[in-house]
Amino acid sequence: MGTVEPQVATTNTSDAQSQVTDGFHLVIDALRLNGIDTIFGLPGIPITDLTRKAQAAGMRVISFRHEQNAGNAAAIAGFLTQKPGICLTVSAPGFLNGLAALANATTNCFPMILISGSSEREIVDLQQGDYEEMDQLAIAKPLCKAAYRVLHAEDIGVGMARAIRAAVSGRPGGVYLDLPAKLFAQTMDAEAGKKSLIKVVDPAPKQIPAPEAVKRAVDLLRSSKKPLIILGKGAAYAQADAEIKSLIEKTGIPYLPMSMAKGLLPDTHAQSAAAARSYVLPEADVVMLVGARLNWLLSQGKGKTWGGKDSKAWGGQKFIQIDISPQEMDSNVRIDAPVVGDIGSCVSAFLNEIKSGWAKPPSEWLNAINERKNKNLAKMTETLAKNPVPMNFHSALNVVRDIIKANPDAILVNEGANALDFTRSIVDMYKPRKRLDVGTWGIMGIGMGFSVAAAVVSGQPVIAIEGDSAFGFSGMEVETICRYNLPVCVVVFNNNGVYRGTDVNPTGGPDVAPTVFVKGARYDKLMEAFGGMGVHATSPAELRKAMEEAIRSKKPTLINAVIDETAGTESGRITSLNPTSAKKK
Ligand code: ADP
Ligand code: TPW
Repeated sequence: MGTVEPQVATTNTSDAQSQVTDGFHLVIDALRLNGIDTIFGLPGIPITDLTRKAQAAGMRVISFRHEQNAGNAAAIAGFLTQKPGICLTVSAPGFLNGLAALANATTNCFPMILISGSSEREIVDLQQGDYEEMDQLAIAKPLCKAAYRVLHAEDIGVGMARAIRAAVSGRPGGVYLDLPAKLFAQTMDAEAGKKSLIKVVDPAPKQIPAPEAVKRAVDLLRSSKKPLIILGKGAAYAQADAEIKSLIEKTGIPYLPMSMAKGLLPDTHAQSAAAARSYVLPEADVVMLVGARLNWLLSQGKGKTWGGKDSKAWGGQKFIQIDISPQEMDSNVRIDAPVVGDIGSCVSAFLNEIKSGWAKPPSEWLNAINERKNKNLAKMTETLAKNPVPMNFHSALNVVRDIIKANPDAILVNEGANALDFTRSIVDMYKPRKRLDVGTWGIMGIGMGFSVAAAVVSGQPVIAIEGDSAFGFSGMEVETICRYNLPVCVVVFNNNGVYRGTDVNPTGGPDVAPTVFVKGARYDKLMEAFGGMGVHATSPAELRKAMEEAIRSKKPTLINAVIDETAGTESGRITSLNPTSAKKK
């Protein structure tokens, strides 16, 4: 960042000597002063001029077609950069559209700030029916980490500083910043305005773990005969890549990456136990979680997945947990060795502690894992070599797997049910923070927002692997992708519906089943409508050719990849969470 010149508003005041600034300019200056150079948003009253002035001041302003997608873009920009992503919306309806993304960001520990314009406080508070009236601050509060409102221009600096700190310090999350319409036009002396701004010093301070906590954890790890490390997206966020790699390799402990931690070490790493997941979880005796919560994605740390006798029973493992949030400990099962701190500091402290000597895990444990792993990988290779007609998830993903291998810097965005689960297990990632997906909620709709932001903040090619249902949630943003000419290749795995396209209406009536879409839809035409490249692919060879061309040309591309509509399962890998009626008819 170069130095930031404050934006001085021109005014009609009779006193030509006094230079004034206003709310619009102070908001922009406060962002730029803190190194924030991009806004994802959607203009309208009262923030239209803010978008214009931000662009005029040299910020990148990426306009979306729906605020939820702008919000998702801001969230993932935050995850990728450790700076809060900014989403800017209009009042009530725009705010609510952005709020889903703010809540999702908070749930996933992504730092973002939703800045929404709001209507006149006096009218809103008396509920007198203002244009887009809503008490936005009150509504946002329970859905984010912190929420603030700024009423006076001279408080913009403090408001922004508080929002930035709340978003990135400790456990990162979403912050709401309410800016009433009246604030933007408020004027104040330019020099005083400049002085009122705060450049946040050390916004995400390191949190050094207590030495005794580290020692307790390392001692427990040392005592283990069957240790396992689980890396979560907190580990990916922390950007402590070298330390994490060093810890894994120096200890020789097998590890499992959670979905968005794939690639922290290459998925082809000899110590990855991903292909033996169902063996290592119940068998391990000490499990160390690094930036991963024991939530539903890890079966709450108990039950059959962990070798427990029934769905609630503890499997008997001991747990070490590295996390920045002290309240995370014991959330589901006992944490025997909690280590509270930032992952970079914690892992460095571990490395320091094991310097004095470390014995690799017993070879029986490693051999047993390798045996399962090799068997499963051989089975996978066999499945991937098949070339059924029509194409199925495996034969299509075999192509994606090759493309990512050849382009390890490309960012993979992924959503859907089967399209998500199969991609996660089939497509190896080679570098950190290259896999972005539905996260903690398993939310549909992140696809195009994540893709736009990933391309904008990284400049790398983006490949979005989308179920046809998943794509529909944000599909209109292909116009945004074309408008900014982003190197995004969207692949829609088109199997004619939610999960599959085979359901029928049991009444025989004219409506199709609730999970079924228009058969044979041509999503590729949507991209062509805005000047991008549309391709209809019905075989792995056609898919490969189109993906290679998209990567080579860097042109916005949408490949309608036709998948067997009978392939896959209802809800993908999490069918067991789906209640179905036992009552027949
Ligand atoms: P996953 O879904 O990959 O299992 P989660 O989102 O459940 O991951 O967990 C991420 C965890 O990482 C959260 O508990 C969060 O508090 C923690 N975290 C995020 N950033 C850091 C950091 N810099 N240092 C330590 N812990 C972090
Ligand atoms: C915001 C529920 C989970 S997965 C999915 C839905 C609607 C779509 C699955 O079909 P798709 O994938 O994308 O075609 P595939 O490969 O199985 O054919 N609304 C939100 N989030 C979620 N998770 C849902 C609904 C859901």
